[in-house]
Amino acid sequence: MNKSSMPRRTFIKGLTASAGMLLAGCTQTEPPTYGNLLRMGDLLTYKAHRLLLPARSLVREYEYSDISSAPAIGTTNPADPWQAGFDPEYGDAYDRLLKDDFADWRLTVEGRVSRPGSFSLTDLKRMQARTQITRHTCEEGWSAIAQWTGVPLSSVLEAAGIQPDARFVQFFAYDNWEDGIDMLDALHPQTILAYGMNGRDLPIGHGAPLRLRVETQLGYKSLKFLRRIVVTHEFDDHGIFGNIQNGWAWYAGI
Ligand SMILES: Nc1nc2c(c(=O)[nH]1)N[C@H]1C(S)=C(S)[C@@H](COP(=O)(O)O)O[C@H]1N2
Ligand SMILES: [Mo]
Repeated sequence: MNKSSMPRRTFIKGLTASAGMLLAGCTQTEPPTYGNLLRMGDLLTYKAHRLLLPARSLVREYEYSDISSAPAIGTTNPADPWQAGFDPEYGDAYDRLLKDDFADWRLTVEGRVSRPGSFSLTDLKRMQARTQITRHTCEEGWSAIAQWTGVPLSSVLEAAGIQPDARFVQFFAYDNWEDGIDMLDALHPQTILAYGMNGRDLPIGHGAPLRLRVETQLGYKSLKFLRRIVVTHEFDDHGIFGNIQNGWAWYAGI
């Protein structure tokens, strides 16, 4: 993940970084994350997660009248070379996609799946949709309520055929952000790939044409501008570009 453009809270940063390093020192096989003492799920495979899933509770959903205005923050257009996350290759690709209203956009799904491939927006919209009104909580201290419409991530992963040893899902965005979640959150019923917001197409600033909504975690885990998903069997926080080495928790549960 690349959050270099954003102000940090030094205190929290120091705290999570040192906790992460302590844990990393403990064992080699566990994901070195701040939250992982409580995150036994990180160690489990897809098979084991399926047994635990029915026990997961849902986050609160709100009424239409609770919807508030939501700022678009971080990257608001991956094609804009002045923005912090700009990547020449993906920025140009995004610019071209934008020009034909994302008709040529595709979401690649690969890794530990038996049917790697890609989905167009039309493919995703043809699948059973889910709409939810939820609160987005940013680590910087603001929150906003919005309605999100999309396809459950679990449906997309199941369509691609999750392999039994799968443990994590990694997301890649057009502003070069990368981040991952475990299968427990990936298969959570409110974890969706959203193409709609407040009854309209997802606006560019909020991550068009498709963003992740992982309602069980803080806002920075809900990657915008998705281009690729990789199912993995190993924890990977992208070394020096990752959450942990930049002072962020890999697991940011709320
Ligand atoms: N690709 C990408 N995803 C991202 C970000 C970003 O800059 N780039 N910012 C994150 C942060 S910190 C927050 S709070 C939310 C903001 O979403 P919004 O702009 O729709 O409010 O997106 C998250 N996902
Ligand atoms: Mo955020």
